[in-house]
Amino acid sequence: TEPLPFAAVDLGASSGRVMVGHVSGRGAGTLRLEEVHRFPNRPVRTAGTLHWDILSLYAGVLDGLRAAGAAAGRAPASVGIDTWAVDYGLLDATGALLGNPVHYRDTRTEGEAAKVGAVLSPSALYGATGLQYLPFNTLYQLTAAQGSPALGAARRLLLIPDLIAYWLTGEAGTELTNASTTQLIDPRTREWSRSVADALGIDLTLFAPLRGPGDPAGRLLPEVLAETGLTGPVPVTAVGSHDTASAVAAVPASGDRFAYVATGTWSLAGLELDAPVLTEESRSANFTNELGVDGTVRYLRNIMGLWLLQECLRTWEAEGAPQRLDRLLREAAGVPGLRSFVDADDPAFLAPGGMPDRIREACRRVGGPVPETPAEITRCVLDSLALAHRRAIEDARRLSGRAVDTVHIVGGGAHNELLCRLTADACGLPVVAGPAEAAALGNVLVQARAAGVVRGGLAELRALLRATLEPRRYEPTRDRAEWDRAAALLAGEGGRR
Ligand code: LFR
Repeated sequence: TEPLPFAAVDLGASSGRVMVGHVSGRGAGTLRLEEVHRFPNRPVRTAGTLHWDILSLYAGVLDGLRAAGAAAGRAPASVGIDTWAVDYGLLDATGALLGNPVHYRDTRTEGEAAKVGAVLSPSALYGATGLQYLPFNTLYQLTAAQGSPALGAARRLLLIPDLIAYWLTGEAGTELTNASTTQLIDPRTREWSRSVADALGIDLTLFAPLRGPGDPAGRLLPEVLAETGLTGPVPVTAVGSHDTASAVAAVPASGDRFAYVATGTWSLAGLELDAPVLTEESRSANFTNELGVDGTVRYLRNIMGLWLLQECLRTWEAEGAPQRLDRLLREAAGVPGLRSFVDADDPAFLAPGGMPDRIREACRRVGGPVPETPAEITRCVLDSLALAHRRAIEDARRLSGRAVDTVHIVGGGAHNELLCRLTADACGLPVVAGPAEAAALGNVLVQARAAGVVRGGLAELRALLRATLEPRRYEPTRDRAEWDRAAALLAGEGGRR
């Protein structure tokens, strides 16, 4: 049997890409991933609101599908879409988009938690949805939008991957893993939480019917086939449409004693569980229970991630002192470690702009030397991320009772050797790094399974990944006492957790 090509559309906060995964079920199976198109994702601020440039992203998707057909020499056997979570587009009664989707880093949700808290206590909300507090959860975006003309005119709300799928196929659905980030899903029943929606006056009929990873999601419309030069029929398959759900599905772990850090703009650090943890302790540790592929729960915490560094690079460039990332990382490896560090979970880092100064300011609050040069700031960011990874993994194992003997780093940060090594040292556990394109691989594997090309559960899909990839292993080497001291210092500072 010849390998079949599956197209994965994977949109991240700073770039989008279309990849083709060539999969065959022969023997133990084969898997080869090829990037066919990459395009920038540039948020745009107009009239004080930060938006996603959704039509430009959609144009990138069409270009990518055209490139996928050209690369494979035939139309893909199916298409799957994953993107970041929580954000959405509103459609009117004719199906037209009501304005550009608002970016989750926009400030419109400031103060919403207090308003929501007056109606539903944080404990009741956590008990019903299991979601960590993040100011941009869809729930807060919707309460902030209440009374707006756009929401008034809306007849449909589509999360970003579902919106792209709708334009490609004409069919509307709500994919479950991403729906679980709205804070309107009950992680036990995996259905909408009517009680939460009713209490807050959120109209659940705006959402299209739920569908899960592996479910059919329509076929490319004739106009899309014409535009991309593909010959139909080309089915679209629902995947873990939340990028983090697809990335976790592609963690090449064996057994269940592993933690993961899905890195990119964010670091999502935690465990894969069979059931949600909804305790009060879990809530105060700000752990989330997002839904994963195959009935799993992604028990994790959002950490600011490489956003801290990306924003520094953007600032240095704007100031006329652009830095090359590879050089910066080499220099940072030579800067003495754990001199200055910050709390990388701090929501103060959420908004864009002026990041080097915000990091220096945070260092002053912790005490200790203030990093000056770009290399020193970079080292500070990476030490801080390693500390945050360690804290999240320790908390997750304590709160869930799950043992952990390995940490998997997947996503873009898997290429960052210093980050991987520091995470191994901070955690005192071996780190297995890769694949960097985990989200696209998880996307492809779920499609290939739905098409009957490969079989089995997550364990079998992961075995196929292990057989075809060469992840890199980092053993913890450094004396952990220094990390213990730094962790204790951070826990004392702020004392938020
Ligand atoms: C990562 C991610 C995170 C989510 C954040 C915002 O790309 O999807 O999981 O919390 O973006 O949507």
